[in-house]
Amino acid sequence: MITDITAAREAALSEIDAARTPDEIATLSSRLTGKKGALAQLKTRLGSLDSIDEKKAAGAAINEALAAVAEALDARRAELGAEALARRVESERLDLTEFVGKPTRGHAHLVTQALERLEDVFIGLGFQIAEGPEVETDWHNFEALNMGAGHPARGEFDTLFVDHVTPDGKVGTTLLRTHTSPVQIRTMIDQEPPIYIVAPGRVFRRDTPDATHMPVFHQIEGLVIDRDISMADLAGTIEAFTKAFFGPGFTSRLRPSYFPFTEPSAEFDIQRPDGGWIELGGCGMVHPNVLRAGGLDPEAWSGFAFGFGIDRMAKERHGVEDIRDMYTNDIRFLEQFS
Ligand code: FA5
Repeated sequence: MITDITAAREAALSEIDAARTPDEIATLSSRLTGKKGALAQLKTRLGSLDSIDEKKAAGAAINEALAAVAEALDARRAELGAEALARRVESERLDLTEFVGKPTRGHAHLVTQALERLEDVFIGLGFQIAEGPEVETDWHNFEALNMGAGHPARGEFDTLFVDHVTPDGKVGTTLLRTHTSPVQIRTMIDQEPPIYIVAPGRVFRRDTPDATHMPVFHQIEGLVIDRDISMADLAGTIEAFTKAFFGPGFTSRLRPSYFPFTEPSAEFDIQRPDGGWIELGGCGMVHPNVLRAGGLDPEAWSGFAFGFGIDRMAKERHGVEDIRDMYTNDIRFLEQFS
């Protein structure tokens, strides 16, 4: 009997040792320790033993064998569980230690750099920074700038309009601003003159993208309102800005032009040291109707305004051939301007 018990015990232990997965252990566990297991079957034979001592010894040997089997099952289960966990961790591991060369440091986008430098230069010339919303009312973007309903100049500023009913039941028109000029109106309404501000920001037009146009781009607006401001102040400011921003080798000129919100109006260009001219933007003396819309008396106050495209200026300054390159986010292009 003892020999049979020892044999059953050894057989069970070697089966446990040979198990390769936690599932196999589960199956073995119910087979080896269950009622139909070899050791449990041996228990049923105890009654056939002759002496009480033999029964005692065999019973103790079976219990001992069952305890050893249970212990071996626990140990092998823990071992296989740990191995399975280690395999899973290994297969799901995120390699956070991958070597990517020397650490890279980001930098501001070309247009952001230009915008920040423009702000610095104008602050240096005594201007303050003003801001206006990108979503404007028709009144601020057109009406107050001397472009009433049906004004032909509106055709050049096509954008996205949103009709809505205002809380007091009137039909209002909201739009994505087509230029930074509405900030002129907001500043005149909010601030007592003298006013010396620049207002950089994003603007929107229904322009098809090409080498010099984007439907979303950036402008910087300038507005000066004071007593006895003349066209000479405008020309002098543009010249001082040109030299401060581009360098002493650059100069500027004004060419007659037309904008509904300035009278007289001009385009301003800058000349590179190599003699070539770059067109920057528009400017002029603030139209009396615009001063009135801003709540100012044109007899008492006068002023000038200018506005130009920041993207186009950055494009010219850095010799970028196509303005769209600045917005495709190709890292090989962008990292040239750190
Ligand atoms: C204006 O927007 C006037 N508000 C400027 C102004 C302000 C005149 C104050 C007088 C007084 P214009 O439509 O020309 O003007 O645009 C000004 C500049 O924005 C252009 O010279 C150009 O540099 C830039 N620009 C215009 N359209 C685009 C576009 N689709 N993509 C990129 N830049 C553009």
